[in-house]
Amino acid sequence: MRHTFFCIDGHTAGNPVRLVAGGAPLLKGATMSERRQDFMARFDWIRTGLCFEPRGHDMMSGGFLYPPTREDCDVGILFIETSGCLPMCGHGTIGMVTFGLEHGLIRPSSPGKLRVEVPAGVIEIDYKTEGDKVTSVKIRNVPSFLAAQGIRIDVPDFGPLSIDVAYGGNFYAIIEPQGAYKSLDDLGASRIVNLSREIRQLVRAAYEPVHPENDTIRGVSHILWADAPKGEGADGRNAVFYGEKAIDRSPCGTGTSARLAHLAATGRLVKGDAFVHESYICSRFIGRVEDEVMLGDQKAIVPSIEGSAIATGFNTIWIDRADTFWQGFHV
Ligand code: PYC
Repeated sequence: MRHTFFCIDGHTAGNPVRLVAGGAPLLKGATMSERRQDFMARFDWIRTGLCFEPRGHDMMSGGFLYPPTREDCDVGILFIETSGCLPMCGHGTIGMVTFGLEHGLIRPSSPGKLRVEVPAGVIEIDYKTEGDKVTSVKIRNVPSFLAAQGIRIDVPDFGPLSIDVAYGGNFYAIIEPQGAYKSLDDLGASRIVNLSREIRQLVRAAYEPVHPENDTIRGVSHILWADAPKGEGADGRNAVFYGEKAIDRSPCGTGTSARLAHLAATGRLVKGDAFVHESYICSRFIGRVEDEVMLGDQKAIVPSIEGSAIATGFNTIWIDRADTFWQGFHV
């Protein structure tokens, strides 16, 4: 039995985005969060088949557009990635909104603006165009907050680390330079990947964050190594690890949101401040602390992230159950 998926492939600040424009399964659920649960229970093979080898690779990421479940939104997005089915993805949203608008798959109710329902909540988009191209997408993200500070772990053959955990649509373990961690360039990509896998295990054993308003959003999935900027005009650089072997090529939208919340909660940013964030490959997002809010009794900020994406082509992908690797594999 062959399943056909029509995709628009591209990238946001270097990280891949695969918008699955044809072939999305019908999902059950009264919200995008419930549809995410349904997708994970019944259709995870679509995620693994489209994201893992041989049809994808370690960094593959993307998603589907759905009609929203709420009347006050223009579109719903469900994210897929090698790391799972994320509650929110910033680089993915910038890419899918760009490709969706450029190809007439998203029709905004007011020009230059969108309200998007994602599993983590509702996000607001302001976008700019030149001719038929979308040149910039700014996301006003879900409330983001510092969840825990000073988690102490001992990493074999590396040493002790003190880790903070912040939420920006996913939970991030944030590592600032300390002890044996001097800088990203001092560690290098393969060390970052290997250490991140170990650190994620150690942090998970010590602490499990749970979102105060949605307990399906829980657990540290991604690791953000923070560093000083490399280029002129930037305020910080990161390497965000996800899945089993990926370093985000973009500055990571939810990672940047988590970092903004972390910096605001520790008195290093205030409402109105901008923060230009560089990725491992030095591509950029502009982050900003838009507002300070309460999430129950949790102090939070509303961050925004701005960037742009490029479509690289159409891709019609078959998943044939006669293929041994129809569900994909990773090594
Ligand atoms: O941009 O939010 C993001 C993201 C999450 C994982 C990879 N990128």
